[in-house]
Amino acid sequence: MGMQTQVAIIGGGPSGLLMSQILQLNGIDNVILERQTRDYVLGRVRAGIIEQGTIDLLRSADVADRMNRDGLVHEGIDIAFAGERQRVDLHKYSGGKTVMVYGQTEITEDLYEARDKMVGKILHEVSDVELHEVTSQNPYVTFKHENQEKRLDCQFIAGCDGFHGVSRATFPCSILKTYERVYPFAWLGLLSETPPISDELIYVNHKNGFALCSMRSETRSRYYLQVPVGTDVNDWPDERFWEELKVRLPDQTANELITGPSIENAVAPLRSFVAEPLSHGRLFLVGDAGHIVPPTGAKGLNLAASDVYYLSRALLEFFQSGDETALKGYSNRALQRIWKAVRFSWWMTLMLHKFPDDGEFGEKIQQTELEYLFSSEAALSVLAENYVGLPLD
Ligand code: FAS
Ligand code: PHB
Repeated sequence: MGMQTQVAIIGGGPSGLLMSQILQLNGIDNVILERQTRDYVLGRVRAGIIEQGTIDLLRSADVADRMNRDGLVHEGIDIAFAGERQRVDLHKYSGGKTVMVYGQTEITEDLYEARDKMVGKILHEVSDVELHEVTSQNPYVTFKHENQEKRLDCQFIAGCDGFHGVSRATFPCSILKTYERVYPFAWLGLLSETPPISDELIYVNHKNGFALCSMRSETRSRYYLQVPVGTDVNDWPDERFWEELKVRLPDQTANELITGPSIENAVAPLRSFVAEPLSHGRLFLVGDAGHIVPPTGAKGLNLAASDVYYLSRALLEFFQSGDETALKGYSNRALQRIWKAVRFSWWMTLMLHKFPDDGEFGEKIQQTELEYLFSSEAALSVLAENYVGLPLD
């Protein structure tokens, strides 16, 4: 059974949904093919911090009403180490910029609502997705849906299918180069309907390991602990999590922790990963399909958004004027910003986590890195301008 569209979008996570919304708003027909159910996609709890560039993109895509109402603008973050807690004034050291706390779960809900309003075409529970003729002018996708073999003819394919998707796997090994660093630890996350411990985020460097105190609203908190790779979330009942978090926090802060039952627990491995190039013929990689960062720098979702920004503008240019220049330049343009975010996320991860094999020299370097950071306005400016997000253009 043959279907036609201008842009086939593989994957209905934040990248795919936002791409679909922007294209349809600009009159470009598209279809999302998503492997999971809608509820499964909506059940994911992931990112929490969005940069101004992401905020602007969501506003331009007309999906920002709830974000404008509920999003929390943050002007700083705290870093705790050696029992002390110090604030990084992001607003001051980034030249007046801020970030917003607004969860990826909420963004995905807003995107689905907008897609429904525009009667966007999303096929859920598709399987056996295969991409064909991607270097021709007429690529197409085959897949199974509702027990039927289907075919979607298109002009372009946006591979928004995440790290384990089929899009990057379609690149011939002869042209694809990947860069990877797998970290020797993971993050154990906990979500609870409890008031956040502080009105801003607290990143913690402790001899037991990294911790992060974040939030989703004034009544919903998000916490993370560095744990060994392969940690079983069932080995961490709430009581154990709260106790270890208190150990890693400075005493005074630990006393302010309000605990409560967890409503979500998950262990996520940490890696840095970049695939080059991000395009092959008329197939383009977007978001986690092309790169992964450790969440320490709060860059994952924001990089997905900047990829969508670059590719959607390039597709608009092609469909409006036939000019393929921006499409041909997408990979290099996106990779310039991606690598800077990969560097920052790697640097924040090295500075804040316990690396068992780095020994005492490694510990001293980390301590010096943190002491230098708070002794130098230049160092604070470097952290701030990267944390709030480097310019898109
Ligand atoms: P996604 O992985 O979100 O979406 C890809 C979609 O494609 C999925 O819905 C998947 O079902 C679908 N798909 C996959 N293969 C397919 C196929 N063959 N056919 C059809 N569909 C297919 N970032 C942060 O900034 N902070 C965090 O705290 C944070 N925590 C994270 C925790 C975890 C466990 C993970 C995995 C990621 C986390 N991230 C975090 C990063 C995360 O937010 C991503 O950057 C973001 O989800 C990227 O969105 P997408 O590119 O849409 O990829
Ligand atoms: C989150 O709230 O999930 C969060 C915030 C900042 C990070 C990572 C995760 O760096």
